Amino acid sequence: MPRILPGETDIYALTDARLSLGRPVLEVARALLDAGVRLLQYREKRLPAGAMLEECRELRRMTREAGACFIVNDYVDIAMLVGADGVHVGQDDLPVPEVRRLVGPGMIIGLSTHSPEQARAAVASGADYIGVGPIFATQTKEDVVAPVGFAYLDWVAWHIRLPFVAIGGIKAWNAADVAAHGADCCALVSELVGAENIGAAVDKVREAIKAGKAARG
Ligand code: TZP
Ligand code: MG
Repeated sequence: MPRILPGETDIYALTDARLSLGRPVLEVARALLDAGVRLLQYREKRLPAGAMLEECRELRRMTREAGACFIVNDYVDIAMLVGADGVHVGQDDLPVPEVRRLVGPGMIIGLSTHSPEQARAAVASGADYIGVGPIFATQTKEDVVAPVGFAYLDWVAWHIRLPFVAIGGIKAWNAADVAAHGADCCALVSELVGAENIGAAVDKVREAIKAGKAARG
């Protein structure tokens, strides 16, 4: 199964049915995969567990066929049941070492972080990659912490050797700046799942990241 970490690919796409213009999550995922996205996270906050399980089973089939890495947000049990490549947790979820005890050594564990202290703790905890953000203000996440801006991203790029992904308010128009600040991979929700033309949105973000990387000193 494809184990693709942030940095090995430039775009990390997250689902959100509420922002998908009425389209089912599987249709949105199809468009993302067809556009070449190779790192996909299922992030749905308000569905019955059985419905999430069924969607994740199908997403596992689709991502495997596409050679894409499949990560489940929050639900370690669903990730294990469908044979996902990984699980992503936040600071208020189960601690990484306990998640590791459940999922074993092979599964990817991602952890959201918002400060240098959390990044250092994430490294010590055995996380495989960290989320860095929110870089900008975002409406997508409820209970979101204040934007960390580029200061924390710069710090991570300099001090942390773990793969990392920038997240929060990233759009085609600002992704080049994010990449110029050291992010090899950007995570996006609304900019991709909320686009009329998902393929075109992926292409624009990809171009921006490429330009930002090229502009690094
Ligand atoms: N974690 C930090 S910000 C965020 C998550 C899941 C939401 C990002 O969504 P968007 O629409 O790309 O701003
Ligand atoms: Mg969570």
